[in-house]
Amino acid sequence: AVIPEGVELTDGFHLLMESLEMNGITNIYGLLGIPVTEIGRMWQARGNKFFSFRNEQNAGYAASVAGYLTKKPGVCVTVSAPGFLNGLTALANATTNCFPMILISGSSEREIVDLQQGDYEEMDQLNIARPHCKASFRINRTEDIGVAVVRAIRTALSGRPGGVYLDIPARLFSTVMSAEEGAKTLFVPVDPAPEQIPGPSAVARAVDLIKNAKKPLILLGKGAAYAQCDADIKALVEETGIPFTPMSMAKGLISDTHAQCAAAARSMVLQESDVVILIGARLNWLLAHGKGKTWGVAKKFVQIDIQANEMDSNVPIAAPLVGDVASCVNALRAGLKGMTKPTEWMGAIAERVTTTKGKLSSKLSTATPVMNYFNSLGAIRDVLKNYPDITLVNEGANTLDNARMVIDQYLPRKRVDTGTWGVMGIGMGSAVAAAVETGKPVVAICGDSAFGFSAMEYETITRYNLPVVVIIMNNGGIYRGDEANPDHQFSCMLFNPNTKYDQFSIALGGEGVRAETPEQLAKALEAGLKSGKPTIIDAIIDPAAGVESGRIGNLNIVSTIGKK
Ligand code: OXT
Ligand code: ADP
Ligand code: MG
Repeated sequence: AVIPEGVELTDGFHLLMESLEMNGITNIYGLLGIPVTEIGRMWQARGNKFFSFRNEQNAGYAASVAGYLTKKPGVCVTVSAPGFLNGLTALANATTNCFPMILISGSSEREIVDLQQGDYEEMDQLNIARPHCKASFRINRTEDIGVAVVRAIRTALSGRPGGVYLDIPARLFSTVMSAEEGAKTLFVPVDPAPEQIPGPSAVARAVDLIKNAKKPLILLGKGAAYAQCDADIKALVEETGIPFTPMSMAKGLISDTHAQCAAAARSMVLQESDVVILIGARLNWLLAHGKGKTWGVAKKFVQIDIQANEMDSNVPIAAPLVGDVASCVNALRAGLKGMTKPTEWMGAIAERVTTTKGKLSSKLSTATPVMNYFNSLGAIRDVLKNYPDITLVNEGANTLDNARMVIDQYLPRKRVDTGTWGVMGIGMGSAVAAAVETGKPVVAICGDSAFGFSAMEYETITRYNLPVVVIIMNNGGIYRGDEANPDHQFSCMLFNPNTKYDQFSIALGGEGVRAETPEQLAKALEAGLKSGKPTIIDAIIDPAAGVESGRIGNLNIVSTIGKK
């Protein structure tokens, strides 16, 4: 339609920004260029924050972690084709992890893309994104921007949270319409993540099973942490006296030091329990699919999940509780009031926990000429005890598995790691998001391989002067650093042994410290946290200290006939 002269105009850029602002989005993570550059400039000029990354994948990881931490979709903005594809990895990872995120990419002109006439950064982004997220939407008209943003938000947040792709053809950004008419198209969704109350008969079935259990166990997953009903979950645990064990990102949802925490008796409780109550945790590979020797004696599962078809995904679920965690947990609490606590079972677990912790603590204090994973992580743990509200970001193989075991978490949602995919590269993006969204310091403990995937984002950290201490567990390679080099070649598992990550930090405007002993490591960490300045600690780890694939060596495939 022709707009009469003199009418005040708006355009796609402004409608998009106003719609995001109206919906409470203040931070955008992204990387700019044609055709989205103006979004960044104008977003900042309007008093919002734009966190500008060096690679879209890391911006995407940041957005997804912002989504996980805040229960609002994290927003990532990228350019077309290659920028979009870089961001897509993070969108797929967000969807896999059930984190709400919206990836907004500019795209090239439809008529040229669809006829494959070779446009600038030509790609059918809408369809490429579709299988990797919950929904893939394109906005074709300025008057649809408001409804599209709301649809993206509702899709990302409702039911099982996840990623949404929003495709915006370049031309739409500058397409104009009447400002008055445009304003009328924007709105905020009512109740975008509605409660989902479990049915009374489903609750009764679960209550019955739990009351009759001899050795019940509560297993907390990152869906429980995401749900932000920490006090309800703690009350369920304490009122029933049932031991609990957290999946990695649920560590701290109830403190690892709580008397009912069975993490240090993990294999025992998985094997010996008779009724397992899964709260926001899937029976996927991380839980050996609910079967096999990990799970020992026959058992029955109660499963709390918002996604109905998660039930029976791997093994039969005796008591499915489909609903949101808060509603299900509170329904269980009501039904289980006055239940007899499994004191004897809890006592046996507590005994095992004490023994295991004792064994571990002697390993943590060993003095060796070079640091290994235990004495180094032991030193880190002792410092972090005094900083319960830092967010711990953790990636690597040995670095990941050992840090998860050694470092206690005290508060909910204070641990971000490689998640469901076990993906390397979440480090620096997650650190940025955690620092930005919580306003508190972050400690990232990364394997030297893992760090490399997002290393350049350390410049993003120094640029925004974020209080992030990165500890690089430098063993010189993937898993180990002592592999022999084959003839005429550098081993495919090793890195340059002269790499000095502390110097890398200094070069990018941060503080850098080399630590060769646990004492030096502890001192540097303490100083980094006190100063609040971006810091890299190059922690020199015995190249022979790690094991292949960390604690998941059982998943590693080796040749059955050996070298030929
Ligand atoms: O009960 P038992 O006896 O079993 O003991 C358990 C607990 O009871 C006990 N525990 C405790 N003891 C004492 N005190 C306390 N407080 C305590 N708490 C617990 O500890 C043990 C272990 O407990 P845990 O961990 O809970 O139990 P378990 O049985 O291990 O749990 C099973 C799992 C599966 C849940 C758990 O292991 C888990 O969460 N694992 C996640 C593993 C994972 O995701 N790994 C990452 C992927 S590995 C590989 O793929 C890598 N790549 C390839 C690659 C990837 N990933 N991504 C991309 C984009 N490209 C390539 C690469 C390149 S890793 C990697 C780099 C590696 O090199 P780095 O240099 O980065 O790192 P380094 O290895 O350090 O060199
Ligand atoms: P972990 O890796 O920690 O075991 P998973 O990512 O496998 O956790 O599982 C998280 C589960 O939590 C998913 O199945 C997801 O559907 C579920 N979930 C996420 N948010 C909620 C919620 N608010 N209420 C109920 N279930 C939820
Ligand atoms: Mg390494």
